Amino acid sequence: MIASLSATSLEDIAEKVEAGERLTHADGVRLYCSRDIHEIGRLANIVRERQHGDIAYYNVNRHINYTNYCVLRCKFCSFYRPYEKGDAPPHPRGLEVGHDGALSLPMAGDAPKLNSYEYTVEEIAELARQAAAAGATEVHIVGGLHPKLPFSYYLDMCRAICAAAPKLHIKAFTAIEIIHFTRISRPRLSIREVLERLRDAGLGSLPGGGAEIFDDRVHDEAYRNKVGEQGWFDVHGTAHEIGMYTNATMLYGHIERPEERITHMIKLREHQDESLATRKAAFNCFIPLSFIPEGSELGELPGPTGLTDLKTLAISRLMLDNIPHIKAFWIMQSAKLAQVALNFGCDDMDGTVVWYDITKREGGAGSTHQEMTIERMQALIREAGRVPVERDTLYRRVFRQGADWQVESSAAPR
Ligand code: V47
Repeated sequence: MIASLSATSLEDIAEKVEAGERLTHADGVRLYCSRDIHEIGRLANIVRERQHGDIAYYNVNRHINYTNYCVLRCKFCSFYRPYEKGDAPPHPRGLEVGHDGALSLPMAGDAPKLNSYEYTVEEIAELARQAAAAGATEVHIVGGLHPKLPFSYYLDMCRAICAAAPKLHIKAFTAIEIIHFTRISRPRLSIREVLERLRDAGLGSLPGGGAEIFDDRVHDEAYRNKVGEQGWFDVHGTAHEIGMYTNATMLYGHIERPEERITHMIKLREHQDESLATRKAAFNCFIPLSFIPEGSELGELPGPTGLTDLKTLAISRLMLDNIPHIKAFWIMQSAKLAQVALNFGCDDMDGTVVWYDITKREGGAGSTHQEMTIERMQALIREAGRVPVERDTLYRRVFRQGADWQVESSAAPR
């Protein structure tokens, strides 16, 4: 079936794209089956340029992964460490105390691959302060589902970051973590109450992680104990109801099939229709995450090829006609492919990152220092024929002078 489909023309899909018509599930599957990567890219670029012209957005941020202890055992994940009863106190993450008393992560590329760890609230606040001092506009904070930390830890974390770095936008906690907080809170809180308390403590928006693939078969095979699609959508729907913007992701290139990826995108598209029509906020951005097998229980899988990466990014742009931004996360697609993706439907690149513990391309061992400088990101974007524009988390333009920055004052969040 794939062979016969691959030879068929995409002319009717091209007509729909040119007319701004919504694509169907069958259209999406046909795009995946097609071998005409140039045509898929051309079509995705029509949509991308219609929405954003030549602009490619990027942001100056820091990712902070506060713990790798996790009660889940997702097969695709190489980050989690089990928390055993009577476990020794967590290994320090490797923060170093400088002569001025400031904490920092070791910058050399030879720090060992992380053992189990958890940060204190003070350490996180210090990292946020350093991020702000270096000019970051956002901290992106996620971690494992820690069995012992109380909900107050997460509230204190947000409050401490606000106190240490008031200008930083806190984008934190996947939907899975939010559900975890409802379970550990005493008395037990609803999703809405958890989100409102976090917002009052300083949380600005939710990242898109934890979505994986919205399909029962894939869920049961690869991340059985994780909250499923209903929980994920409940969290994002509630966030949108209270006016909090969020992102959405899809983890592809493991045991899922192309038609399941398209179903995933359509479920997000339907949810976005509802949010745009009835809620105060919506998805800002979709981030397809390219599966990195190394070190995970699915480590024998080959992972997605470059063509699957490009197709997935381009098809996301075509299917998700109501989500404004498609982001290439260079940590997962590689910087080289993320650059190419700017001409395959993507209008956004995340980010300066600095440290990222969840995945590492080309060798899980060694340091998790993974940093992109502003200059390199701008150069990659310019070489791709696009115009680099720095944005904040809510896609307002950032005007920068060194580490000092301001957002475009008139712009409403998109
Ligand atoms: O939820 C875990 C995924 C996610 C692997 O919202 C893996 O702006 C690939 O969600 N290979 C976390 N992916 C990252 C994430 C994200 C990243 C950048 C920007 C935003 C945003 C969100 O990473 C997890 C999981 O789906 N993941 N293990 C792996 N081996």
